[in-house]
Amino acid sequence: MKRLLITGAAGNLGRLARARLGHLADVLRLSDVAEMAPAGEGEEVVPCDLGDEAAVRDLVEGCDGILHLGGVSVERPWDQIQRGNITGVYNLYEAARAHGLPRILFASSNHTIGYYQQDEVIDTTAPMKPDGLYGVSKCFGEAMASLYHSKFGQETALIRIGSCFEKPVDRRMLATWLSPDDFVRLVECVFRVPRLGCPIIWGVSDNDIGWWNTESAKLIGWRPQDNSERFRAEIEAKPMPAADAPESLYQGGKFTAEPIHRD
Ligand code: NAI
Ligand code: 15L
Repeated sequence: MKRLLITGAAGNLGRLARARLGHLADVLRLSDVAEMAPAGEGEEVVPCDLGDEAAVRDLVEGCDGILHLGGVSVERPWDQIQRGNITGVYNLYEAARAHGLPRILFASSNHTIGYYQQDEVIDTTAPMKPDGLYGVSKCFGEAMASLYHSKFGQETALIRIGSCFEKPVDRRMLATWLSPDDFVRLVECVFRVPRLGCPIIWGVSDNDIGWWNTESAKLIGWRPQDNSERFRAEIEAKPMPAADAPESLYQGGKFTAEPIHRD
């Protein structure tokens, strides 16, 4: 690729992508509303609010791929979610349509299905069961990707990320952990596979325990290699949540216990 746009470049995964995925394109165009480190060699830093349609249209121009990590990433009041994740996603897809349909990786979330219980195993055809407004916004993003694929042929990888952090920090994350190395390999596969379409793929490592049928990862040639099991002893040394606590019952964990935040 000549130019890969990374939205949410100031965030956790955006900084990881910036540090480790420069080889995917001649130029990384890095964007966020929050402050970013100045551009280095082979980088462009373009501040942009995803809620600003004209700015997003300019942002996407000249890009061959988009790693869409930007937006609200936890449960928040509706106006914040609406700007970043609803209007922002509409703006992104309209900009992509205006500028030649660059391939998109959409960072979806396990919170699209957070109300499934931890004793259930589901695949990507299971009906959505979002666990909050944030989860609903990711369902919207997946629906937009599907619409633009059917109508215009826009390709998107819908990656339902579990928990992508340096290491799992609680019992639930033994099932939901996506290692940073597996994340990097996953993004490489999305942008290298000749034909993508619009698949849903669980963004989760090769953990011993899990609730998601990860077959669809094969569609892009991605084989996760890490396993949360090596952190089990460390996690089990901590106090365990009660068996009837949200983090023990639901795949979305504590998000199911969040209120609808009004301010
Ligand atoms: P993060 O919160 O660290 O980064 C998101 C970035 O988006 C922030 O830098 C923020 O300033 C930016 N942003 C928010 N509203 C914006 C707006 N209106 N315009 C432009 N930029 C805006 O989140 P993280 O952990 O890096 O996650 C990246 C993406 O992956 C998010 O979309 C998140 O929902 C998704 N995800 C992450 C998971 C994880 O375990 N880290 C799990 C599931 C999904
Ligand atoms: C997410 O969608 C969030 O963006 C991330 O911060 C974690 O909370 C993750 O899900 C999770 O479920 O662990």
